[in-house]
Amino acid sequence: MAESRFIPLQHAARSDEDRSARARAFRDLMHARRTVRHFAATPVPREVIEHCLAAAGSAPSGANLQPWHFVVVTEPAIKRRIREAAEAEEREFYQHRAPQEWLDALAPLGTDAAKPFLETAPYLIAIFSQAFGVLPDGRKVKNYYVQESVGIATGMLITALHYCGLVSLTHTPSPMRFLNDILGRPANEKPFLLLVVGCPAPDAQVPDIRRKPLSEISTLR
Ligand code: IYR
Repeated sequence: MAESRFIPLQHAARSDEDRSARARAFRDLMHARRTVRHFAATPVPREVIEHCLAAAGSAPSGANLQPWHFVVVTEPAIKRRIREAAEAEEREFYQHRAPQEWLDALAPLGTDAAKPFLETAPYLIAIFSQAFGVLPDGRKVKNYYVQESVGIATGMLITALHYCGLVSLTHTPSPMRFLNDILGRPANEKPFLLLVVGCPAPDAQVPDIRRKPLSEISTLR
């Protein structure tokens, strides 16, 4: 059995004033985040994406097994294949699969089966979850709390990208297995989400929607 080994925690001590100021500033930063569907073709330095991915990779995970893999797509030919496959699924979704209740819930977002941003945006980040890992000798290692872990890492990625001044869209064409074929990912990996990343189009618009107030989303006893 692996032995545990401990090292001193590195932790920045802060005053309560400092904590409050930072909490307020961070709340304001996060409240300014919007999911964006209109992207500019403006290039974004690769380094920015790499640092954000490294931040996402610091997420907590079940037994620290880090059951995620991020594939960053920039090549136009691959983006085109992803767009074609995603739009085929979306057409099915909007025309046949989605029940009316779901379509009604989506109506305020103004979405449809056309996904031009999959080619316009400089980066598509396909996030895969790994139900199990594979050792070099082929043995399988079970992962734990995979959905939770990958969800947290994805949230941290979205946060990091927003902090850098980029915008993103959490896109989930369903089913998304085509991403394994196009991106050559192994069978133990399941597409979790396709994150579209870049700068907003100069005339980008977002739906006029509200966030629930703190009093509704939380209970402080
Ligand atoms: N995947 C479709 C539909 C869609 C579903 C939900 I839930 C959304 O919040 C947004 C869209 C699409 O991308 O259009």
